Amino acid sequence: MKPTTPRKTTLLKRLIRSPELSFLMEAHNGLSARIVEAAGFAGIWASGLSMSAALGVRDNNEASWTQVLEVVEFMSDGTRVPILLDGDTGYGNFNSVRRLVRKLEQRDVAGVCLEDKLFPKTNSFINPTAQPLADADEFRGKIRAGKDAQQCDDFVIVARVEALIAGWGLDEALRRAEAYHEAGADAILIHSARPDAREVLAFKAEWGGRSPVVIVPTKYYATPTEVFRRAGFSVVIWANHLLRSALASMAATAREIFTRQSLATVEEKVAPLREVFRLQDAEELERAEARYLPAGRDAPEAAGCARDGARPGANGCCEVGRRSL
Ligand code: SPV
Ligand code: MG
Repeated sequence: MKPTTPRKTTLLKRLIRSPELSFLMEAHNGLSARIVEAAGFAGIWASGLSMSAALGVRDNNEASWTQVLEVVEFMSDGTRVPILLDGDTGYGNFNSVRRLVRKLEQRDVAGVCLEDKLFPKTNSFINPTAQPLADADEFRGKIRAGKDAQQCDDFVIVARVEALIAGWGLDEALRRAEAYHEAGADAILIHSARPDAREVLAFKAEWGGRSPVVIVPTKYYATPTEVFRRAGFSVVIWANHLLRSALASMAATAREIFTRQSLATVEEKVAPLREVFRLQDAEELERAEARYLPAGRDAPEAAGCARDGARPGANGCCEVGRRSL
């Protein structure tokens, strides 16, 4: 009998509930998700900022929720570690959240993080005056609706409190966290845009162990991870660093090739093609072709014949309608 591997939802729930500090690394497409997994991370943060940036649009819900779903499906198909989707505000009301949760479960996405702002949202670091908060009661209904909609008991819903981002202070952050916790949130993400960790540490000191707490230290990046561990946080999200490293690297390569009109100086600096093929698991397709295609035929041409409704000739080429591939 095959050993059963835990579901992705179960893996994410365990990670969030573990007494150890855990880490989620940002990814924004299938390739970066595979890179995160290969680096050894136990889970992936499907970042709204990074996915929208990779699509060339703003982090203001310019990409529709079904477009986000499509991106995260590629990420999920290509990896075994669980994915927590940054689901922004849930793309609508409680009903949108119910539908989102069902669609994520169908795609084997392990959880979703929902933030208590208004649709369309603005990235939390762009403009502190452009961060209107949702009514806490209305948001509590979204969390409850999401929890009621999930089919798998272990699907994770993280409630993200934006009160500190919006300048509403610690008491409001705690009040909201309590409301979302009561509504069934599996964890609270407390977000802060300060350059130090004081706000999130103060929140954690007051919150104690009522539920797991997730943080995103993009702005307080200089705080040693040991501080987070000692404070008892559950999960740290490294939220956008693959997108940003790719961006810096792509811009430098484009500049260099543009200026030199040559590839000679970049070849050694970029990933070799064999690494691209490895990440795509090109070998698996070769093994599958050996197993499933008729022996002795030219594989792509045989497939082309079938598509074109023609018969392969003696040499494996189509007799009619031969297409160049
Ligand atoms: C994201 O990665 O899209 C996040 C985190 O929501 S942040 O950009 O810090 O708001
Ligand atoms: Mg986001």
